[in-house]
Amino acid sequence: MTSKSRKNITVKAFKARIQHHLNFHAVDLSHSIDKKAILMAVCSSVNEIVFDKLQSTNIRRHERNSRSINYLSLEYLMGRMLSNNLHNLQLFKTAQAATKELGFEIEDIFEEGHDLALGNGGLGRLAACYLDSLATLDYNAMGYGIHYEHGLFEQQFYNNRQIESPDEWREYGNPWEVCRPEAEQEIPLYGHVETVAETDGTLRKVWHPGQIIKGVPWDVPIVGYNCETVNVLRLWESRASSHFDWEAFNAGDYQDANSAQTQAETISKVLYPNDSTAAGKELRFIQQYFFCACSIKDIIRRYLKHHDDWSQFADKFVIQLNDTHPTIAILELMRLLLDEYRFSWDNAWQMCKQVFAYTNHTLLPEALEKWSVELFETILPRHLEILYRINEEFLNGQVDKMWPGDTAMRRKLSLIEEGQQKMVRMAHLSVITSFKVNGVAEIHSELVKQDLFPEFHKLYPNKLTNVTNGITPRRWLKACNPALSDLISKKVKGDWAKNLSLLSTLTDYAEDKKFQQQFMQVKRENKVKLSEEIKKLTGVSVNPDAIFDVQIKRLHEYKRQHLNLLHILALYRRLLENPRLDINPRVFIFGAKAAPGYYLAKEIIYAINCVAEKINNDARINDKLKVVFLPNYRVSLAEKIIPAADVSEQISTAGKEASGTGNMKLALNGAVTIGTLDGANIEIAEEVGDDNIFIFGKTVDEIKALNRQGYDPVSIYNSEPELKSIIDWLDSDYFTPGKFGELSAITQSLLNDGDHYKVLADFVSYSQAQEALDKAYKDQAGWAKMAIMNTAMMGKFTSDRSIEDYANNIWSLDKNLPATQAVKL
Ligand code: GPK
Repeated sequence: MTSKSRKNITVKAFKARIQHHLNFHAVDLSHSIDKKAILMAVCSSVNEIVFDKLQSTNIRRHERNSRSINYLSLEYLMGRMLSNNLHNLQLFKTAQAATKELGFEIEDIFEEGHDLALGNGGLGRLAACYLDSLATLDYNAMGYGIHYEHGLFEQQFYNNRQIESPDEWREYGNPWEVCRPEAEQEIPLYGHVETVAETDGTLRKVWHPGQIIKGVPWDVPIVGYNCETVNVLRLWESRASSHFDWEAFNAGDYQDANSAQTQAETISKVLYPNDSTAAGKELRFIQQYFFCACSIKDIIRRYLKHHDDWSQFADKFVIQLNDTHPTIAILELMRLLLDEYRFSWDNAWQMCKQVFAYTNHTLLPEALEKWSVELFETILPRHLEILYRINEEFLNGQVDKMWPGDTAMRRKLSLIEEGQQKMVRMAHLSVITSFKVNGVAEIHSELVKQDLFPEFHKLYPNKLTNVTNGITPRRWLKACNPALSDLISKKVKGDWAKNLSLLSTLTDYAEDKKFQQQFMQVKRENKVKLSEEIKKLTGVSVNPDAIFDVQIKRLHEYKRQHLNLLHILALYRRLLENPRLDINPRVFIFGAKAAPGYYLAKEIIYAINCVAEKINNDARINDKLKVVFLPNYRVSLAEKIIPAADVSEQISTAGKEASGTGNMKLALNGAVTIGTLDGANIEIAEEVGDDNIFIFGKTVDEIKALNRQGYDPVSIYNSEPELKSIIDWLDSDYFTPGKFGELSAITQSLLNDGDHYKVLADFVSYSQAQEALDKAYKDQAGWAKMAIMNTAMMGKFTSDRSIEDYANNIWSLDKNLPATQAVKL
C-alpha cells in the first residue's frame, strides 16, 4: 500500500477491516460485541498499516545504511498505545467514525486497553517520549529493554494505606508486539574462566559458563507522527535454553526438570519498583546483564549481517546508556570483541570509547549503582577481569598523569570502592568509557560537573554536557487534550504538534478576551470530565469551579508531597478559625505510587489519605477544600488529570530533582506552576517569564549554605507558630481518631531526623507563594493570560528538540531524507 492510499483510507474501508478482524476476536457476532473484542479488532486493523510501514522503513534503512542510535533502558513507560498510534497515523477521526458506526464511542474502546507500564516514573517515560520523537524525526533508532511479565505494580488504597498487586498487562495478550524468534540470543552466566595457551604461545581467556539463558525478542512497533517511519522497541524475555530436562522428568523428578526453566524465566518476571534508589539485589544485576548481553549481541548481529569487517562499526552504531542501569553493556562489548572476535586490548577499548554515551538522571547518592565484586566474581567472572584491567590502565594512565602519586585521588576515582565489601562503581565505568555524558536540565548538568564528577570534569573537559529533557506533544497535548488542540489549531497555522514553537503565536491572543474565555471554557470542560473520574475513583464530589491543584509524580521525600500536605493543613486550620475566609475553593489532587519498601513514602500516602478523609467530610468549611488521592497513578490516568489542572506543584528541594517532565506536561496544558528553582522549573520560568509562574523557596546555593552552617529544623518549628500548630496537629489523633502518634513518622523525620529535604526551611516561602497564587486566581482574566502564556511558551520542551540536541551534539546522526522523498517501493 502506498502512503497516498493509506492517508485516504475511508471510514467504510476501515470499518470493513474492523469487521473482518472481529471474526477472530469475537465468537458470536450475532450478539452484542464485547468491548475487548472490538479493541482487539481495531488494534489488528491498525497493525496492518503499522507493520506495512515497518517493513518499508526497514528496507529504506537498509538501502541508506544510515548510522543508528541504540537506546538501552531498563524501563519504558509506554502507557496505552491505540489512541497514540491512531493520532500518529492520522487515522483518529476515521477510526472514531468507523467505531461509531459499529455502535461504540472510541474513548470507551481506549479504556479497555491496558497501560504498558514497564517503568517506574520519569526515567521510563522519558525513554517512551524519546522513541516517539526518534520515529517522528525519521532517525534510525532502536530501543532495547526487558519484556517484563509484570510491569509496575497496581496500587489500591485499603484503610488509607497503599496495597500493591501484580500488574497483569498481558493477561489477554498484547496486540502491540510480535515475537522474533530469528533474533533469539543465548546468554551465559556463572562458571569460571580458564587461561588457555595458543599454539603461538599467546594466552587466551575462555569463559566456561555454568548456565545458559535464552533471550527471546518481542518487537513493539513505534509509529512516527505524520510520517512514514515505524521504528522498533525490542524487549527481551528470558527462557531456559533447553526447555525441559527429559532425563530428570523420566527419572521421576518433575520438580528438577522444571526448576531450570523456572529460574531462567524469573529474570524477566518483574520490574523492580524502585525509583531513584539502587535495588542491590542479585536478580536485578542478572536482569541488567541479561538485557545488555542480548542487546549487544543483537547489535553485532545486525552489523555483521551487512559488513565483512569491523572497520565501520563505530560509524554505524551509537549506544546510549539510560542511566547506569545498562553500564554492564560496556564490559560485554569488550568481552565479545576480545574473546570472540579476537581484538587486541587497545583496539577493543578504542571501539568501546567510540560507541557509548551515558545520561545521568540523578544526583541522589542512594541511586548511584554499585555492585559487589563478589557478585561479579560469581556471576560474571570474565567481566570482572576485564573491569580490573580497565581500572588499572585508567589509574596508572590518566589519573596518575593528572595527579601524580596522589593515592587519595586514586582511591576516589577507582572503579572499585574499597571497604568492608569491595564494590564496583558503575557510574565511574560509564563516565570513563563514554565519549559524552549528559545531565537532563541546565542546572542538573552544572551540578553533575561541579558536585558529582568534578574530577572527571577536570580529566575530560569536553565530555560532560547538557540535554534538557522534553516531552512528546503528540501524547501530551494532541491526544490527551483534544478540546485544547482544536482551539489551538484554530489560531496556530501549521502542524504545531511537529513544530511546537509555533504555539508562541498564542501570545498574540493572551489578552484577547474572547480567546481567554474559550481557553478557560476548554479548561472547565476538562475539569468537569475529571470531576466525574474523581467521583468514580474515590467517591468524592468536587466542584469544577474550584482551583484544581495537582501534584502527580512518584512519592519521594525529595519531591515533598508532605510540604504540600502541611500547606493543606494550614489552609484547613485557617478556615476552621475563620469559616468566612476569602479564599478560592480548591481541590488538591494527588497521584503517586510509593516503592513497596519505602517506609516513609508509604506513611506520607497514609497521612494524606487520613487528612483527606477528615477534610472532605467536614461540613464546617463549606466545600472550600477537597483533597483527593487518586489510586493507581499511571500514564493513562495522567492523560486525564493533566488537561484539567490549573496549578502544577513542582516543589522539590532545590538541587534534588534532576529535571522533572511532569512540570512540562502540565504547563503545556495551561497549568500555572508553583515551584522551586530546581531542575527544568528554572528553564520553564525563563520561557514563560516570571509573571507567569510562582517561584518560592531556597536556591541550590542557599540549601548548600544551610548545610554548611548546620540546619536546625527545630528552631524553625519553635519560631513559626502556624507551622508548629500544624505539626502538633498531625501528631495528635485528630486525623486518626483514637490512634495517637499514628502519623508521627512524618513529624519525626522533620523534627528528630534532621528534615533532610528542608521542608520546614521552605514552608513559609511556600505558604506565601500559595497566597499570591490564590490572589492571582481571583483575577480571572489575569489567570487566563497566565495559563495561555504557559501553553504558548512550551515550544522548547518538545522531545523533538531534545532528540535533535542528542542527534547533533552527541550522536552525530546523519538526518535521513524526509519521508516524503523516500524511495518508492
Ligand atoms: C531519575 F535516577 C532516576 C531514577 O532512577 N528514576 C527517575 O525517574 C528521573 N529519575 C528524575 O528524577 C527526573 O528529575 C527526570 O526528569 C527523569 O528521571 C528523566 O530524566
